[in-house]
Amino acid sequence: MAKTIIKVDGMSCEHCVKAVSGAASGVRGVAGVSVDLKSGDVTLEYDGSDATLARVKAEIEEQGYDIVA
Ligand SMILES: [Cu+2]
Repeated sequence: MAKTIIKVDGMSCEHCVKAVSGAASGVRGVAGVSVDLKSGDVTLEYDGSDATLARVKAEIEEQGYDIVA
């Protein structure tokens, strides 16, 4: 299992946290998501595949947030 932190811009409230964590955790291969609203850090535990990571980023962007890193 790989662990990485994605920086997400545009989250401002608990609703955003739910939207982002819901989008990320719905991707196959994702085992765990935790979102830090203040820092914008989304900590992701996943299967280690680049495709999974790319899918997660795409899903988060689809919710209207920007991936900073
Ligand atoms: Cu919000």
